[in-house]
Amino acid sequence: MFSRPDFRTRCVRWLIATALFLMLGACVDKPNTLERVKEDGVLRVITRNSPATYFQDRNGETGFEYELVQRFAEDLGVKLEIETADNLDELFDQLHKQGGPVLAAAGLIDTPTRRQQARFSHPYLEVTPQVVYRNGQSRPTEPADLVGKRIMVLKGSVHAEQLAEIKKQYPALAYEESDAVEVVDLLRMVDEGQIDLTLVDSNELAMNQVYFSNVRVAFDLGQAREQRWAVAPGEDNSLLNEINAFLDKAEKNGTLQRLKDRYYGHVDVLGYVGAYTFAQHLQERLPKYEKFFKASAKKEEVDWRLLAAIGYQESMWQPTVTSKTGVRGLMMLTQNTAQAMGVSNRLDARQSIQGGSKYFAQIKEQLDSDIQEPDRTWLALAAYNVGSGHLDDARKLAANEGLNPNKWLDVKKMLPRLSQKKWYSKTRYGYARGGEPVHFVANIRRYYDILTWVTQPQLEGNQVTDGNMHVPGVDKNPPPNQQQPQPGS
Ligand code: BLG
Repeated sequence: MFSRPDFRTRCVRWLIATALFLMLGACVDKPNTLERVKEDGVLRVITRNSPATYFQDRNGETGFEYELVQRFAEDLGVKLEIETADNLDELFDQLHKQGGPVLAAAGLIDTPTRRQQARFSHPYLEVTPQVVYRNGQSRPTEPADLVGKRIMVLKGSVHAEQLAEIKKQYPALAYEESDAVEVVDLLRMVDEGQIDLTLVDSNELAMNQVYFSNVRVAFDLGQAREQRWAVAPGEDNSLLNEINAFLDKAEKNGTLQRLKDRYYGHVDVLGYVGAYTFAQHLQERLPKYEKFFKASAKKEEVDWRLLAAIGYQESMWQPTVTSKTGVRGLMMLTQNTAQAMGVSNRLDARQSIQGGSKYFAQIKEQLDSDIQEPDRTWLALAAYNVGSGHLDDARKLAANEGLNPNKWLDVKKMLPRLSQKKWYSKTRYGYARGGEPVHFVANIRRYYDILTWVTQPQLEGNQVTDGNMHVPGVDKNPPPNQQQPQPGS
């Protein structure tokens, strides 16, 4: 028989039980930030709505930050929920809010002031602040030259902080901080001469240079800086550690580099002169032909910007060019192709665009049905340039090498072989200048990417073309069998 424990023993037991309960409770009740995100199944991220961060295009949400953070959410196995702040002050306010977004991904730089407001991740992008001016005006080369100029920068930006520093040394410096504009507005204002100077980060300029032909770099203002994600200051380290591991991995496996190339690589590929030239042609040439591209796009169910990109690659949107080999017109049709497409005058821009578009659509249609997008588009482009027979030869070479003949990445490795006797002597259609279609496709993809930027609804007001910057209906939600390739995919 058990005797009933005395009062003291009972008290001690009760105290131990309570303490255990409280300790367990503390563990159960207070999951860390990472656990909370996983439990909720949602990663709430705050960003800014701008071309360098997050915006909507015809395929939905996109942007450098968006794509990177989307991959992070995928890694965590949770849904991504994006919120946008109108300005940087609001962004940090939101990050501090209890129950608000847990992460800010908005091209942020960790200045000493900001380090009091948030904790920053490992860096993922290096950018240099640049003073930009209008071509034809005198070029400032140092901070002293900023005095007496009409300058505008984003309110609350690092650039505003930099100007405040310079003002200490040059009190006559005047500048306006605005929260009613975005970087593209500032660049446009410089381009059009409404202001003399602005400060932007090198990545944003690289991305936008292709549509502001008058904008030039005056000088780099200070050292390169690193962009980082930010989490609220009071939070534990769980989420930050996970973010850092993710960013390190993205750096190692090339994800970051691919994103950088897609978003900021235009100038690298075109060169600065190429980028200004492209911007000029966008303003001066494309508006004359845009309606023809759109009409043919609708008829052939192809994205008009892809057709326009072909036209730029072929002739830089010039209707009367002729190549050494007698190929002619805006879409560079051979005599045979023109005849087959019912084009009577290759130098007539409308006919050339119609014929070229029809030919491209036909080639694409005739490709093997098991070739999926976006490879289908890239392979059709190669055939437009080199001919379907030679493309088939390259696909066979790919298959013989154990590569995938339905993948552009594999076929493009084989195409240059068509100009080497060792290889072409064994093919059905023989010699071809196989390197040409590889460059052809790469360039068109680049122009297509750029044209996609330019026609974002969110850049409206930025009158690069005829002002009709809306995405045409045919591009908006193509039925699944007409899915357009994503630029850069
Ligand atoms: C293409 C034709 C294809 C043709 C190939 O040549 O022209 N495409 C068009 O006409 C749209 O039809 O294929 S084939 O019919 O199966 O033989 C091969 O002959 C045009 C290419 C040629 C290229 N540009 C469109 O991309 C061109 O002009 N190359 C010469 C440049 S230069 O003279 O050396 O400067």
